[in-house]
Amino acid sequence: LLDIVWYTESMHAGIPVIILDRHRLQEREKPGLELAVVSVPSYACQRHTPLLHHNTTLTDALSILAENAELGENEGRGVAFRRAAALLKSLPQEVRGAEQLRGLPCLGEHSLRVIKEVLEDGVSHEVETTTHSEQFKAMKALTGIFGVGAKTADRWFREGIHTPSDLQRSGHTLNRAQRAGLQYYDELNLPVTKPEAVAIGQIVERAVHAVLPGAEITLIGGFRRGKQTGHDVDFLITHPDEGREEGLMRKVVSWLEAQGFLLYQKTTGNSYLESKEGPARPASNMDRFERCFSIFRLRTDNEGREIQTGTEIQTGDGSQTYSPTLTNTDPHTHSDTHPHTKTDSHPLPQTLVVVGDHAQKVSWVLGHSQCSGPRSWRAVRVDLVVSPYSQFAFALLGWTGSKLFERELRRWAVHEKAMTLSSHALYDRKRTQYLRASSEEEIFAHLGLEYIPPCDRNA
Ligand code: DCT
Ligand code: MG
Repeated sequence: LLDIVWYTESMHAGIPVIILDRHRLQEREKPGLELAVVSVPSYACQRHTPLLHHNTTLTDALSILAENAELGENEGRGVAFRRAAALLKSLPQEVRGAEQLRGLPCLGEHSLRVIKEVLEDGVSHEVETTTHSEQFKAMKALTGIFGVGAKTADRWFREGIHTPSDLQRSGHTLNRAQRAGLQYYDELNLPVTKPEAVAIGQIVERAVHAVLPGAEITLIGGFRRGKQTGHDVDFLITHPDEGREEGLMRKVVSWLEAQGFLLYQKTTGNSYLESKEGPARPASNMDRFERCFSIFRLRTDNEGREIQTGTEIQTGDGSQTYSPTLTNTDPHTHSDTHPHTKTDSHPLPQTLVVVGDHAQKVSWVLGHSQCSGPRSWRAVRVDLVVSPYSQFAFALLGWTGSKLFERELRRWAVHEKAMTLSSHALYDRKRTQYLRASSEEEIFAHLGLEYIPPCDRNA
């Protein structure tokens, strides 16, 4: 037992995963001992990956290199770093020496080099160079603008635009999303908290039930995996009577707009049709549901009342205390008066506010002028997705994430099961038929995978 390096409670095909260190066993020359080395499974969707894990120093380093690769549109390299980080997140203990990694999957040469450097020197030279690079900093700042992708950011960077302020000064013509992204830049880059997500959920529920009673609303994305903050809030909406959900998004959006809850929205219709789609085009189905990318105007609470320090909010997982004070005691409340950043004919007052703890962190790089007035709302990115009831389990699984977990599920389906999985359906290519499911558990079963609960999908 002394030679067991890792023991994990997680099961792989019904067998507890035990990793033995071959090298140490050989050193001690144990004749007659059969080596039953069971490796950690190589697909992230076969492993339990909790939110809190033991190797954050290493995974932070690898995540920076992954992000840099993604910003440079080197997807393959980005995925390799993400897979290595995900493997480390699933280990049951802190890695203290590179020898503990022997025999583990997903660790490419480059990732291993970085891990060894961090283990030995505390930092990786490559990670340090990346974080200090002007290009990385500029690409992060520019892609941090809602509506700006890596291609556009790279073009601007080459023109000498490094910050949102540079962009604003440049006089570039921006599309509607980018104008809103620039206008609410600071706030949209502040993490959305769980209480804020819950408050948005209450508004969405009111909107949906006002136009379609009986519809069901589920919080998806990172918050469903147990995260306490996110870059946005994601919701999946469906109705048990299939067909009733058709045209729902338009009505929900109209209701929200009439109530003054939306600062920006772009809705796309449902373009998924099983018969036309065919099973051969699986992976890029993220956007085929009726979907709304929006920026919410989150009032201090969903009734417009001020939430004082200590106000209790039910979050579904027990009651939580909402601590930010939303009364404006800060004389530096700002209003956005910049001509480039007005949203299209929006009826709301152009006062930008920041709530509670966020206030100190906001830099207002865009140079908003100051004004006085009550601090009563903030901007929050919200994604709404509508799914037909028969596709709900697939949509739920596909939109819970993490992104890498989803990618790994699809890779597992194709390479190990000859199936194609999307957020709409699962198709068995050998039996040439769609496999129906009304729960996530059934989909894992179809895929021959142990069920992994949302809180363990943080790959
Ligand atoms: N998703 C995916 N592939 C993508 C984008 C999204 O599989 N290319 C899925 C997984 C997560 C879900 O959609 C919601 O996406 P995000 O909001 O971007 O991710 P998140 O995990 O909710 O992250 P955050 O907490 O920062 O919002
Ligand atoms: Mg999200």
